[in-house]
Amino acid sequence: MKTVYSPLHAGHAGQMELVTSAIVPGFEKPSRAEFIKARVESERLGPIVLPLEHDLAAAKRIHKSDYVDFLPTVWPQWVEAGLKGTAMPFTWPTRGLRGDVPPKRIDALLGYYSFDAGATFVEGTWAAIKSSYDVALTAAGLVKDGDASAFALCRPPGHHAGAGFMGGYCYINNAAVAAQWFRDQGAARVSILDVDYHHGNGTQEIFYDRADVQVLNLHGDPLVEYPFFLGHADEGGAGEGEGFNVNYPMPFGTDWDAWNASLEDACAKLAAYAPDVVIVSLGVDTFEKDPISQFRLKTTDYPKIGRRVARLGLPTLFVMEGGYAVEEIGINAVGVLTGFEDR
Ligand code: FKS
Ligand code: ZN
Repeated sequence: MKTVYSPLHAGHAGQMELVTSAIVPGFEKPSRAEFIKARVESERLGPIVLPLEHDLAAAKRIHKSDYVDFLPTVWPQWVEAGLKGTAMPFTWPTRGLRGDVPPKRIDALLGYYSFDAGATFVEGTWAAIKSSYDVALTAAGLVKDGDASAFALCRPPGHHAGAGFMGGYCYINNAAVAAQWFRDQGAARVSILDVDYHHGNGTQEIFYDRADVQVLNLHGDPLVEYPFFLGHADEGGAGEGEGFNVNYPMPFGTDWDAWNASLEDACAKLAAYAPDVVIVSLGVDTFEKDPISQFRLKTTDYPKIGRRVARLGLPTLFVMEGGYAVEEIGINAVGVLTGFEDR
């Protein structure tokens, strides 16, 4: 399969990240994408192609227009305000505060448009966000034009970004953009299978009341794992979307056997839905050695994921999400893809 990759991701670099008790260098760093690209090459997965440029219309089909328009202005506004370092929010409109009046200061606006401090900006961030979006749409185009599968090597990731907010390293929801784009190109139904360790709260929110995009999510139990405030088993969709959102929260320490039982159930529901195309939100932070996650998948498990998805027999777009054990991220992510190709 072809991989779509942009070197512009690399400008999103050097951010600082708040963790529970410290400020540390960001886990979501450029070497992640470089290790994956190197493994695509050494495994000869297929050609690596650059993305085509797209305007932001496809983003605005699922994101709020004012939110999309805000993103390119963040760094220029931060600099204009005389600020330096890493742009990040510190105040959020939670319960009891007004979430409907955008403030006029960039530090406050960042809080208005986010749910945590995890979506930070440096000078090259917008160009990276835009390139990641272009990567997803270009790879979607390959599948629409007849490729059996394609790999969107997106960075930054997307699945925590909702219609009007960023967070958790995510800005534009690449998988959700691709799903809507397939619908707009004539697909009747699209399934998103999110195998990242963290719940894809943004993807869930965007499609929660819709029957035309099925969302299946395997992840750490939000009672004890980020993003904490969405991803429970009783979230099944609303209105017309009832039954088309399925969550599989799992405990710390989940290994392949237990994880695979969820995957099997998800694949059965996916097959019954009979979509025209499958989008896999591909995170490999389920890995036993991942520094911020608590599942126990092994390197040998990742090809099995790909094989199972291939058995669905459907056009498949893989969209890169998380994974922070950088030394092994390429082996594990590309393992899914070579497994899909059954080699
Ligand atoms: C670490 C606290 C958790 C945020 C984790 C974000 C995970 C992002 C991701 C994505 F796919 F979006 F990249 N901090 N001590 O892996 O879900
Ligand atoms: Zn994750």
